[in-house]
Amino acid sequence: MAVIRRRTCQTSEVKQNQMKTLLRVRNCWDLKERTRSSLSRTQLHWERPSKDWQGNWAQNSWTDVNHQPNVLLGGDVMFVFLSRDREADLQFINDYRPAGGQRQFRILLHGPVGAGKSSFINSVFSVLEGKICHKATACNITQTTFTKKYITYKIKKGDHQNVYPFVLNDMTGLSNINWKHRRVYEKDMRMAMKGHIKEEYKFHPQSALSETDPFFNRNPTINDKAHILVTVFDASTINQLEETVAETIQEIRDEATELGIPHVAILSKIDEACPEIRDDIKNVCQSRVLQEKIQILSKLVGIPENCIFPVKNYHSEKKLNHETDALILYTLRSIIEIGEEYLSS
Ligand SMILES: Nc1nc2c(ncn2[C@@H]2O[C@H](COP(=O)(O)OP(=O)(O)O)[C@@H](O)[C@H]2O)c(=O)[nH]1
Ligand SMILES: [Mg+2]
Repeated sequence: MAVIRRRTCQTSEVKQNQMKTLLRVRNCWDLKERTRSSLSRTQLHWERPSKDWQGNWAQNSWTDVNHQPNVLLGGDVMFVFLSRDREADLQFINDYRPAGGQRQFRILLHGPVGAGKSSFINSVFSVLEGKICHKATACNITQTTFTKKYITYKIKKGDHQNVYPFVLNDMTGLSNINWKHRRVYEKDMRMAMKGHIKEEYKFHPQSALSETDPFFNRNPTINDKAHILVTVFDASTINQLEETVAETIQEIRDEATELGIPHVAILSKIDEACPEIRDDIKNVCQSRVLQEKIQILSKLVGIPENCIFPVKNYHSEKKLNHETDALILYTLRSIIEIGEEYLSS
């Protein structure tokens, strides 16, 4: 009797989980549908695909949670769509023109030291230039964080005549050294969001950019201001994110909201954090561990789960691959679309 009751209980729990997962997957998908419909794109809709992105019949499309405890129902279906969208995402990015006649759409990246900011910039360069690039210096030695300069990364288009109309800025890394450092960081972030920091400004750990500094841009134009704030987090250490660092990120998020700048997050190093993703990046949409990390991050800093983008950067590879490209392009496109939505409202 006891055995039967336990089994019934387990079954209903599994069913509940399946429903929750389905809803979550559908919610993600609905969001994607909405974003796309605003661009009058109707080719994508929720369906049960019979073939994968390579044209092979998809096997095990609806994952049975009883048999694969680490993966979520329907996640592989999501990845099929994500991969299939790779070309469409690339086309969107190639055709993209910022609204309102602006010349530049500025993406401001910040986050803890070593989270993968520079690596994400390199990944974007790599995907768009079609080869592994090392434009931003990625480094795992934390001491170098304060020797950083404020640099605007521009990416050349295929014809080498034009550049993409979006640029990326990589801030100095946030660390939990002391209260003063965090206040300095917050002030510098405010300056960057408002467009007051001139190119090549060297960050100082003890003092923020002052209005008397020659690198202070007194009259920032719309091109100098940040149009979206992106915080990069390391998925493998998100559970140990220090409270004070999370608070600082929340402060900056509040400031961005006041300035009308949307805020999203990138969760990098998902390969390090989730063994099933290290084995096969296609598991990104169905990894339970990753879902939990996204939920933790959302609760820690208040960013909605559908504004957190998991990414595996090109950090050690010598060649590009389809799956990594697909995630990076999807993330970049989403960043642009979310930023544009705010700009146009
Ligand atoms: N495994 C893995 N390592 C990464 C990833 N992204 C970055 N890294 C590594 O993490 C370290 C710090 O990255 P970096 O981009 O310099 O971080 P930043 O301080 O935020 O700019 C480097 O050694 C990178 O090679 C990723 O997606 N996966
Ligand atoms: Mg860096």
